[in-house]
Amino acid sequence: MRDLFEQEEEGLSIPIVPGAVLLRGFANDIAQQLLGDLERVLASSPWRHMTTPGGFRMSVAMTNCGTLGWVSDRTGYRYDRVDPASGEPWPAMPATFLQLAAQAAAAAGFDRFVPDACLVNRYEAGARLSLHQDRDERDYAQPIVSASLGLPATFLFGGIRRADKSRRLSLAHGDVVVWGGPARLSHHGILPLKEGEHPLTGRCRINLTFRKAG
Ligand code: MD3
Ligand code: FE
Repeated sequence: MRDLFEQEEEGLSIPIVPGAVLLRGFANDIAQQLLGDLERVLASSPWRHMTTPGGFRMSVAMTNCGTLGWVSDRTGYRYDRVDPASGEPWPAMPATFLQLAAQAAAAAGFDRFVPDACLVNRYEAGARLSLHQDRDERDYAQPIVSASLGLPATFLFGGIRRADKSRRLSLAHGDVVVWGGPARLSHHGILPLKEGEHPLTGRCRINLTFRKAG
């Protein structure tokens, strides 16, 4: 559930840091459609726990859609046209995904955002993403759009340097964040997910991250 303060922000654009805007509840009305489309993506490219280059199994389960998918294995991180689990191209990006990403980017001042990659992250209780930068994309002038669905999470974001002080932000179902400009290379992560149950996603949080990777 959204707390009282967050409820008052519903429908608002909240600046986080220069270049980053939180659109509270932006995806609320289409959440069910997004989750339905995601089921079709999962039929071809199911959830998997990737391995980091250091040999650790990621606690977050992932899949991708679009012409490029983010992949991690013992050899490193990369964007690949092919799902290594199937040997086939990733499923196409659903029209609802593309539309959400473009509309959110436009609301944050980024015109004509056409993502070619959607990384889908699934967090179950205890799953986390440690502080990192997104640096595997070709053009850092392109924003990143992220949509949160299901259980809430505490998002951690810092500065360009890993040691820079970090802030916390609670992200709830339907929240969309657009990261561009000077915020594009800031460090960020997700604290371990707390247990809970959401009517649309069950016991997990799902994050859609839209990028122009190639
Ligand atoms: C800030 N995912 O997949 S999305 C990731 O909730 C990732 O699953 C998180 O970080 C998640 O790489 C956070 C929000 C996000 C995405 C990209 C960013 C924040 C960002 C890039 C720069 C700065
Ligand atoms: Fe990231």
